[in-house]
Amino acid sequence: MKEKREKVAVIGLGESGEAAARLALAKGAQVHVTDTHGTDSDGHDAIAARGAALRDLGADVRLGGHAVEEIAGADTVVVSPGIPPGVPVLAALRARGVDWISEPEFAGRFIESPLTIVTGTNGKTTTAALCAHLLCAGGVDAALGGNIGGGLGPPASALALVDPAPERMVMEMSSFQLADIRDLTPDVGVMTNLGVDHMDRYESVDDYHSDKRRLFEAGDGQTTWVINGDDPAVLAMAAPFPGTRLRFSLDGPLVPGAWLEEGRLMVDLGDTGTPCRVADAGDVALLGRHNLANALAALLAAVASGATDAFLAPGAAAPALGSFPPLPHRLEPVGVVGGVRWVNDSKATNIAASGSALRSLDGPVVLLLGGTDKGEDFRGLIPAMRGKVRAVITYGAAGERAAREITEAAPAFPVHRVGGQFEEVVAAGQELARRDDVLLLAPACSSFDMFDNYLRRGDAFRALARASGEAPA
Ligand code: UMA
Repeated sequence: MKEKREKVAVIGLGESGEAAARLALAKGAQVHVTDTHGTDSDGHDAIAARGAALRDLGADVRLGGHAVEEIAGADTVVVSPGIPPGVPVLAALRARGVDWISEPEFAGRFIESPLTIVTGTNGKTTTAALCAHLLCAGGVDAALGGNIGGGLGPPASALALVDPAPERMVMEMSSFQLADIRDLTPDVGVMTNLGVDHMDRYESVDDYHSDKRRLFEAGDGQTTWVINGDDPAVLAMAAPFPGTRLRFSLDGPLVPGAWLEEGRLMVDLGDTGTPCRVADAGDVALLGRHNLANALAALLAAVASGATDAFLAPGAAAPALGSFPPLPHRLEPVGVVGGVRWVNDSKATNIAASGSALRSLDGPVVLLLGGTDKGEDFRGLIPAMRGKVRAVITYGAAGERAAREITEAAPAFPVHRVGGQFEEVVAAGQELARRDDVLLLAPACSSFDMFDNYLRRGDAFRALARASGEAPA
């Protein structure tokens, strides 16, 4: 911090706002933290509790609204990722010519370890977590955090306080966080894929992709890019930027890169002239072909991030890939009820992710589809549902539109619109499923109509499975 105490204003008091405020306080700043919620009576107890804790540490905390003048007077304004750019407080700051940064950008000002930044529409959490797991298995002291959340890793600002600093930080970043970076520079940057998401926040897919492009804009000639060689949108986005490129593919050799070939995971960095079979697909302890793409991306990222020689021998990656378990809420088997396997993919909050989940499972599947409407076209799921889905239950705020769109496009499709509580929705799914079917929660929507977040939704599904299941999955 500067000699005069820097004033830092933090907007939003979720996990990232709290972490940014704690980091700023630890670095000696004068801190103002503010959230529209968290007053005594509004039921946002977690925000109120964070506010109280930060007040005890010396922060000036304003809950229940924002004092724009106070924020505008700060040297640095840090904005939580869940706050859309059009909200009144940001409009007011913009009108005053006040700039702001995202929480990982703020964290980056205090991080000296080289950064591996992982983004993409889907698979970024699995890829980031697996990359950190591989690094640790390969002898690199790596810490994991960023957007990942859900108890799997801390926000970036908490990573910045890890002492001693790890050799490497693996940071998952969302488009919301990338939008407002300035100087954060990836040593290794990973783009898993580019699809459609967050159409409730962005006006167009191009706008969403512009924020994803910030990753490439943030790199320099020293950056190593790990990019999806099967995704033309990723290849086109990465093309103009300097740096070294490693590509991964499920469709065959790409040198330098990693690929799947007849059930084998192959790596060739282009330096030996000989591809190496580092593991077999069966060694990866995750469900689904898309997770093989994530495994290839994580392998390349780990190799580029310091585990340089650990995995480049025949079979060398097999033990570490095999010891990485399915993550909660991502194709997570949670129980068997009446012979029906329940799979929790609550993190599938867009059409592409739900489609991946469907393609990953052997049918028949009863699909639970719905939640808060993010504006995507549900007809996009029909190809993945064909021949796989016994029935679709649509529910929640998006349930009516989802049922209408699917039924209009595919009238013979078994779509059931179910109202009421989540328990009733799940019970209706179980009712329609037969022995050996999968009951899949891959809702293609966010959860806010019924839950605080996708974690609570997945937890509720898991708890229902445990309450009625006869055996662990
Ligand atoms: N708020 C205001 N003023 C406003 C509007 C909102 O004060 O005008 C307040 C809200 O009341 C809320 C806060 O701002 O308290 C916003 O918090 P947040 O939504 O940013 O939540 P955090 O707890 O800080 O969590 C965020 C990420 N959430 C989102 O981006 C929506 C978490 O990603 C992340 O784990 C965490 O920071 C730490 O980095 C979750 C996520 O769902 C996992 N991410 C999306 C995704 O992966 O698709 C992007």
